[in-house]
Amino acid sequence: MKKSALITGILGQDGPYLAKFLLEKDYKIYGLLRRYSNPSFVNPEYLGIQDQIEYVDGDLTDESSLINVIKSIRPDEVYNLAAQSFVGASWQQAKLTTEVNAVGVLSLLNAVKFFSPTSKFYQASTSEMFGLSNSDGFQDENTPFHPRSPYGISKVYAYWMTVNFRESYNMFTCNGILFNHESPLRGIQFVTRKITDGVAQIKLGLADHIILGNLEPKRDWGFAGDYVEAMYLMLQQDEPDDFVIATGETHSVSEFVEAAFAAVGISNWKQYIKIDPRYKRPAEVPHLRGRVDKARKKLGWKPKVAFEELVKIMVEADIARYTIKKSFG
Ligand code: NAP
Ligand code: G4F
Repeated sequence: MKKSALITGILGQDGPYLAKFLLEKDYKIYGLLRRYSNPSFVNPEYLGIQDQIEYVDGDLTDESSLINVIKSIRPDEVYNLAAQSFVGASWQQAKLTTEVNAVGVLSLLNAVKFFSPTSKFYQASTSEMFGLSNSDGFQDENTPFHPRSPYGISKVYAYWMTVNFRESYNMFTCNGILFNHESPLRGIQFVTRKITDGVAQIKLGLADHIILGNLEPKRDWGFAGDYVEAMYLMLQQDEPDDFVIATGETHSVSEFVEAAFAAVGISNWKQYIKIDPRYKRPAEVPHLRGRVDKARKKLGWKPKVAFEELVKIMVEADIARYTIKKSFG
């Protein structure tokens, strides 16, 4: 019998990478689809897996749709990747962010508990939960949470609800506390993709600057393709648990900009950058760097793609996109 997995957030960045990874392990993949009038399948198409996913209708804010989905497919594994995931928007849409990222997770956990209690459950938790907590320069599974945005706060609720279902109902529920991970499928609003898209345009003569909010924050950036393997590994353990997934390296936004320009042979990058306070956040997370010892030891996981390589992959993918666009007129 094939194993089956339900992936929420199937059209985002991580969903298609996870689906591809699981398809290679011969899983049957169900993807939760919430947009009907104009869904965008570009990400699964980019990875060449679009026709191998069975889409099922549902929205994290609509509990009955989640019940229907869980009841009808009873998947072996549920990967909850759906979220209002853009930190910057979470101040403007704090209630929506809470409804999707916090209450939505409770609804999904309840649907699993009542209609498929043996399904293993993965929750997409985040380093944003650590926020200001950074006592020795690293964050790990024992670091206290100090979220700095409505997004971070919503994810702390979902984290504890996932732990609580494990402790209260003996369910196999895990939190992956993932640090920033990027790829050519990253949404264009996120700083890495905004930079690589801008560098590609500048290189091709389509733009002459990139507008950013703040060059100082530091992030632990890895490759999404590596991180989805860790999600899978968490659900294959004998016991459910929570794991930090990161590279252990940190770089500032300006270092990312520098590396992206270097990838196209431009060294005088400062002349192409403008700063606009509109993109600055009311409360910033200044420094993220994960300590990934637990995942290395227990999951045997480690990142494969290094920082410079990741930046280069993203810049080259954006150049290729614009080159194809140009050649089709
Ligand atoms: P993403 O690209 O923003 O994808 C999120 C997906 O969630 C989108 O496909 C979106 O659907 C879907 N979604 C939003 N609201 C929904 C709702 N009400 N019901 C059902 N689906 C909904 O995010 P990602 O980068 O792949 O991240 C995946 C998960 O990991 C998220 O939960 C994120 O918060 C978390 N995370 C990400 C990172 C990172 O660095 N990428 C790090 C830590 C944790 P549409 O396509 O229809 O808009
Ligand atoms: O790329 P970002 O928007 O990602 P952020 O806020 O770190 O969140 C991402 O990673 C989290 C994991 O830690 C996920 F949970 C979350 O879902 C998401 O995937 O911003 C990165 C940094 C921030 O410090 C931001 O203030 O870049 C800074 N930044 C500076 N100028 C900018 C800009 N961010 C964006 N999006 N746009 C700017 O112009």
